[in-house]
Amino acid sequence: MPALTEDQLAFVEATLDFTQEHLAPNAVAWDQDRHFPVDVLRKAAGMGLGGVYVAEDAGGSGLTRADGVLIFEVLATGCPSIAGYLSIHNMVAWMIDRYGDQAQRARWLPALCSMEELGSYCLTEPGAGSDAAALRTRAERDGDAYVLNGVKQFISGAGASQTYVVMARTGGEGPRGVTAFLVRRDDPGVSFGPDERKMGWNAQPTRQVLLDGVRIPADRRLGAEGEGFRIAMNGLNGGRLGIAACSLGGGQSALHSSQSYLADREAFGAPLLTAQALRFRLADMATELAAARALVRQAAEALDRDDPQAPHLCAMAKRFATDTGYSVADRALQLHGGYGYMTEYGIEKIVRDLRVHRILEGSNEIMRLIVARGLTGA
Ligand code: FAD
Ligand code: 2MC
Repeated sequence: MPALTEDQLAFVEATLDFTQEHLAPNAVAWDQDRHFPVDVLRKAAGMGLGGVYVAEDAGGSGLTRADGVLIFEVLATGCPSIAGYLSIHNMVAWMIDRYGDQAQRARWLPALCSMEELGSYCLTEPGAGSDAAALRTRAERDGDAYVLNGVKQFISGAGASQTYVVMARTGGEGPRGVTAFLVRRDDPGVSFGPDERKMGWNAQPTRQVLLDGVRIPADRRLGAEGEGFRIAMNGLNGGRLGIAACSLGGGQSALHSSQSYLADREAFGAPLLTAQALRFRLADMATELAAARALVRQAAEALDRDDPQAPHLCAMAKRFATDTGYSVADRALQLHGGYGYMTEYGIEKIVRDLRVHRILEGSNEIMRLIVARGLTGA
């Protein structure tokens, strides 16, 4: 793997300082209290993390995907849930930067980059999850406006976010009938379901977004009619790398905790770290994380150079890194014995947070489907 550049080393170090000061010490309490720390997100934005991939003229940091996976891995060593939300926010900002016209970029991006406004991504519906092209939310053209009706399910950041990229149907069935729109929290007709109770990712809200006759001006359309599914999928290519990187970070921090725990914990007259079975387990965990990290970086570089294979590599990387991160965290919990099961040590939280990475941004079965289609062409 190529060595990091000087710039990369500098922002990795700055992100690590931020993570250790603001995320790691608070992560367990945020999870317990189901607290979404918007003030801390704004601090992260002060370091350029609100618009990682957004061009500098619109207030962003103008970094690459290869840079981004380094950043999200480090953030997730402190809190996978907050790192995961930041990755979604950055997916939204990137979509507006990439597919918005100049007026939209100027209007929407500065507040997203500073995180004065938060962003959410609305594709999933109660009846359309993995089969996203079956979505039924409709957007009807009415003069100079569109009127949106439908329900979006499991939306990260919903209620707290001001800006929602909503995929809705303007045409016939299937992916080509889908268009992307920019919806605001305070648009009349927008409301939210209750904050879902969930296994992990408790430091951020997950709610339904209900759209009931939401009338928005036509200049809120992102891209052309019928282009929304492609926009949504291209957003997800980068998003999947972000989630993969968050799994690496969670796994890496669980591995570190296990090393120190086994060094301190004595049993049978010696530190547990002297037991070869346990040392071999640590070695396997480290090896698997390194392999996953290499694949994530390879996919990020492919996406940066617009390689036609990038969507397949992103799917491979997301599948492999999220399964690996979860499996490493689960083994770390076992290595901590009963203490691993206790909230105070933070390991069980990592396991709970990483579990959902195998489901969202395209389940790992869908990642296999994408990889298999790339292999067989069907
Ligand atoms: P289903 O599609 O009903 O799938 C059920 C099971 O069947 C899964 O195991 C799936 O892998 C499997 N399956 C489905 N089709 C196939 C197939 N063809 N072959 C093999 N297996 C298959 N969505 C958003 O749009 N925005 C968000 O911000 C967002 N945040 C989320 C946050 C959380 C905490 C969660 C849990 C979900 C979030 N989601 C979000 C939704 C997430 O993307 C979906 O849950 C996911 O895509 C799966 O869809 P589903 O839940 O409807 O499962
Ligand atoms: N990158 C670029 N383009 C893509 C793409 C990708 N990853 N995946 C599909 N496309 C294009 C594809 O090339 C095709 O383009 P065209 O019409 O020009 O031929 C179009 O999109 C339709 O694709 P398919 O014909 O493959 O459509 P199909 O319905 O058979 O399958 C599937 C699409 C299953 C790949 C897609 O529905 C999918 O990714 N499902 C998972 C949904 C998902 O990831 N949801 C995540 C929600 S967000 C979330 O969870 C968060 C936490 C934020």
